[in-house]
Amino acid sequence: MKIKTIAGAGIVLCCAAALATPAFQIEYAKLAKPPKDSALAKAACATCHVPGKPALNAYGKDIAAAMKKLKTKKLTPAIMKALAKLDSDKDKVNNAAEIKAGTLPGDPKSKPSK
Ligand SMILES: [Ca+2]
Repeated sequence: MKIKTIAGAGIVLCCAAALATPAFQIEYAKLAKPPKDSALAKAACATCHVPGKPALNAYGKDIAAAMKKLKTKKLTPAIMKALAKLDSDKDKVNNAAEIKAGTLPGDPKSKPSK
């Protein structure tokens, strides 16, 4: 029983880690085009994941939901468009505005300064 649980957790970790491959991050950067040297450009895994963990943050969950809805395992312009008007982290700035400003759309503490 205990071994089964550990093995299950391992599979979950592997699947979560598999999404955040360098290829996925490169594709994200190509589509999002965050401002050079911005928090978003430097965030890498933390763009979509809880920092240091495989768990997805609110933005990562929205990306995963959009990929599932559009039946794709790749990041596409259609997914970015579907996410643009959402405010994943509920900081009152939509994802498109956060990306343009280079702030993190999955972290409510990171938002454009007024
Ligand atoms: Ca934010």
